Amino acid sequence: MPPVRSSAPVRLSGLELRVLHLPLVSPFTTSFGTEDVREVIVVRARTADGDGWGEVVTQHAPLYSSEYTHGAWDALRRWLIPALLDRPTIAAEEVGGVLAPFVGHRMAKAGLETAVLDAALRAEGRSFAAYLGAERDRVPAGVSVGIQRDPAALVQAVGGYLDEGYARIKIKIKPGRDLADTAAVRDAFGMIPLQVDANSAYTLADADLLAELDRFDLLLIEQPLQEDDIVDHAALAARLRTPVCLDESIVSAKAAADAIALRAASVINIKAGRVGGYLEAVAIHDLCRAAGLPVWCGGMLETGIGRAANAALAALPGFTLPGDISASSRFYERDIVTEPVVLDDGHVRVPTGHGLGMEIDEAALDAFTVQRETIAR
Ligand code: NPG
Repeated sequence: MPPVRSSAPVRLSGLELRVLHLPLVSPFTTSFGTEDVREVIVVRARTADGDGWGEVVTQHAPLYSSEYTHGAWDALRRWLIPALLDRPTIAAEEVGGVLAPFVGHRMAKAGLETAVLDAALRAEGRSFAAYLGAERDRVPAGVSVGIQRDPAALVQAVGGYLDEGYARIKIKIKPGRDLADTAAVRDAFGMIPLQVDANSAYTLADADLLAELDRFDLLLIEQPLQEDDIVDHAALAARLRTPVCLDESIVSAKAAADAIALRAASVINIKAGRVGGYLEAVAIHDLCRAAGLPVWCGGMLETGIGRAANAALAALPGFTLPGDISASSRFYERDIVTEPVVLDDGHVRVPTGHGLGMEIDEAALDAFTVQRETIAR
């Protein structure tokens, strides 16, 4: 039976926002910079029937997209949260519509929608996985490996993750750190499931170079060009044998439909934060499935909140490629949930508890909080 994706309205008494600083176990380097602390906003939706949790996956600086922590914080407290509190009650499925007049700020909106959804499902005693229509009780775990000091260090890092059992490796690339890095991983480990992520670091003028990646039989190349380079991505895709996957460009179901129509992508990375929430993420899943495009669940270095939600999303039937769904220990020594996500035989478990299926470790949450504000009715 198809899932009924509808939940009971909740009466919000207020929303608590916190900025957390979570130390990473090792620095994470992409084409746009290096992070050694994850800055993230955690949202607590307070209702008479209990709390719900969400996470705003912005970073400290607007380098991946235009959103960043303190921009999101301002939009949340000034515009988005007052709009939700203006309603006597609200259902999670109404959050997107209520916030739609405010342009952009999708990661902030996603954090709010998730917190309302978690509160509603906990009150109803339903799991997020059941609500979404998840069809698996565990999902294969891929890992994203940042740019290392040199190809030898990359081989060492990848070897460690393969030993842990990860089912697929993604390496970050950028100009000057592409062919040799990819060759080193292929030479060391043979035909492991391998893909590369450029985070928009190239232009169409690099097409000849990117075509040289074809010889590595990669699962895909992710977001080689800029966010708004849809037509250029289509031109590039026509030149490559490696499937082109879009991440940053796909900010909505409409953007996904356009990219598919223009043949700019043959695979899509779905991140709830990037598209404004899990409901929009499911809409993208549904349309890609109808169009025959494989999708996979991206990651934004989530805490245990987003990690639990992502595992449920990735259990939908169209997620046919392993996602960036790693164990919490890939990034964090200490998470903010009582049972952090673990790797088991290359998979992570889809939570079955009420709501998102995780419990907050309040002591850890407090320990990592650097800023806090409650906006009440
Ligand atoms: O497993 O959570 C994870 C990280 C996956 O590489 C990853 N995320 O471009 O997809 C990305 C990248 C990212 C992380 C982008 C943080 C922006 C912020």
